[in-house]
Amino acid sequence: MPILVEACPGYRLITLNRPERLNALTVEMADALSAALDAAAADRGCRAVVLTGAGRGFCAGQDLTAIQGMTSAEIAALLDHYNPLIRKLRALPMPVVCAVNGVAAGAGANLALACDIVLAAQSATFVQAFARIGLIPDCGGTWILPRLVGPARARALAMLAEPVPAETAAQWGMIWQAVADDRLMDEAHALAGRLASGPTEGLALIKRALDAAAANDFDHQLDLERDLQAEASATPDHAEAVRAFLAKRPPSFAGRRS
Ligand code: LHQ
Repeated sequence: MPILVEACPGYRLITLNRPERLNALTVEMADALSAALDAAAADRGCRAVVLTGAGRGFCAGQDLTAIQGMTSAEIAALLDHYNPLIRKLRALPMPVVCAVNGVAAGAGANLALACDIVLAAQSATFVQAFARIGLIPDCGGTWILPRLVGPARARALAMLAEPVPAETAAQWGMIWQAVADDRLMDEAHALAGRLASGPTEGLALIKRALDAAAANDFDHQLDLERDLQAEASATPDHAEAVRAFLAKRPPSFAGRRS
């Protein structure tokens, strides 16, 4: 099984499961992960996802044994499996927490960075390993990395392929937080539990607004905020939160309607 899926209260834990290869990506793993995200989206009771890796690594990027001898067309065809996965993660109508338990290299680093909130174990590192083997950052890396860390750091990281320790990644704004190794999964579960009891449709609209902002000018983004705010304000969770505020009690969010 290239991935494992565990149902937790209100969310699912998805584990990349090829620990002997540091969870290096294969087409089978990418397709299984895509299917697991589809299944999470189809389950109304699922309101968040946690993604992590089995063993000592998070994901070492493309499995290099699998691509040896491939033509350039075959290599490009791999991305016809990986790109839909990255798009699916970004568009998933619920938060995705990534718990980076160890090294995240190449496509594995960019898979992590495509998630909504990234926690990393203090011993984890992020490596844009592509240049070491004459390739370019893929799985959205050339888009997301400069937006997270700025163009100067993105360029140097892409060209030098140096590992970035989790603490530095957090200081640079590449990830949300670095946490003690033995706290990583507890923190990830706590975060997912908190998100899973949140206003899920509103959180999904936040994802849409933030992603669209990267391509919009300010004027268009203001218009989009108005439109998405109209959608958010029509959710039962918004009405419940206002009622709860006025009644000075905590809100009870129902989450997803579909
Ligand atoms: C691996 C891998 C691996 C297979 C560790 N494959 N076995 C590209 C092409 C086409 C289309 C799609 O997208 C892409 C995007 C990409 O992702 S390109 C970048 C591919 N990834 C890399 O270049 C990283 C390669 N790995 C490494 O540099 C190191 O393994 C890192 C820095 C990740 C970890 O180093 P260590 O902690 O020293 O571990 P290790 O190197 O000893 O690895 C442990 C085992 O895992 C080892 O196998 P062995 O049988 O000797 O125990 C490695 O061969 C295997 N492994 N990465 N990507």
